[in-house]
Amino acid sequence: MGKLTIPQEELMNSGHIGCLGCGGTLAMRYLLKALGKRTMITIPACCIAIMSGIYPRNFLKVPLLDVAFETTAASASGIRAALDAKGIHDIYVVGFGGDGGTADIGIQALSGAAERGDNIIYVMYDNEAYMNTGIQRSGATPFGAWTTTTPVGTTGDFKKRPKKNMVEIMVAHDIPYAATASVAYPEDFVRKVQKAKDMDGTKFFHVFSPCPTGWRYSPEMTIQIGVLAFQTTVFPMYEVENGVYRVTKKPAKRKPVTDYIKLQGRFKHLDDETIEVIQKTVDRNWEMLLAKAEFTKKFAE
Ligand SMILES: Cc1ncc(C[n+]2csc(CCOP(=O)(O)OP(=O)(O)O)c2C)c(N)n1
Ligand code: SF4
Repeated sequence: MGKLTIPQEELMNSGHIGCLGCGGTLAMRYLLKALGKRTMITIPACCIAIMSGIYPRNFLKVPLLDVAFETTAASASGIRAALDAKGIHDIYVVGFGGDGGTADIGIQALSGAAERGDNIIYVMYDNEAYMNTGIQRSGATPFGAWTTTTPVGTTGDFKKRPKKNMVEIMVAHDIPYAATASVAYPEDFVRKVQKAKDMDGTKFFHVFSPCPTGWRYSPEMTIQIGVLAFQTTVFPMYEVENGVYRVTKKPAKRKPVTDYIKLQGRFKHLDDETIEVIQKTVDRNWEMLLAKAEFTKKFAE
């Protein structure tokens, strides 16, 4: 029998009320497997926040604090400070927010925590829009996507700005560890969390979390969509440890972005010319990432 590389213990109860095929729920499940039960989580308004359903139901086996949209990182900092004041240092404190709550609305609290070097783990599960309130555009929505606030219609009004690069923003805070991960590659995600969890300071994870409801694909395709995001390098897998970039997983052969795009209704309006623009951007970003990894490797300690 093969060796199990992911801890078996489940810290997420069955029966949550998320959509079928929700990538965000997998992000939570694997994160908790990597951290274990000495963990406390703070969650802002988002899809995950409502997944328990009505009290006394509970979808997690660890303490969970529901907080206001913009306060995820600040509340994590507060919990950490309270635990430290009580002399409790063996509990992981996690802020777990969506892309809207992280890249847009909670960014100043996260920036403050990172600048202070607060000893917390922050996970942005990225479904690339404000899903819980009906698929509105966020700073992490990719160029070209349909959302209800970039409705396309007859005017071609899809999202015209690129996705905000949260890993780069966090790296600029000089934190010890920032990484991308994907729910399609749980071993890689768990390994990164286990590597970084005991580092002192703010640790940041950007987790690719496909959303069948908002991206307009059939729920059973979530992992396939995640695999294609990796194989096309639309969403590359890398980590940045003390400023040193490392690509943690490289596709054997890069696939064209159309392979990823064509499966999702949110991109169905795109013409060949616009897809070519996306391809060029993805190529450029991939080359830049490889160059950063090459350039920074000499600074590894
Ligand atoms: C200050 C504030 N503004 C707006 C809302 C309404 N609201 C609740 S959840 C949500 C969307 C959250 O989007 P995101 O953080 O991307 O997480 P997702 O729902 O996609 O999981 C919004 C806008 C709120 N609760 N508080
Ligand atoms: S809307 Fe998307 S992110 Fe929200 S629960 Fe459904 S699948 Fe998950």
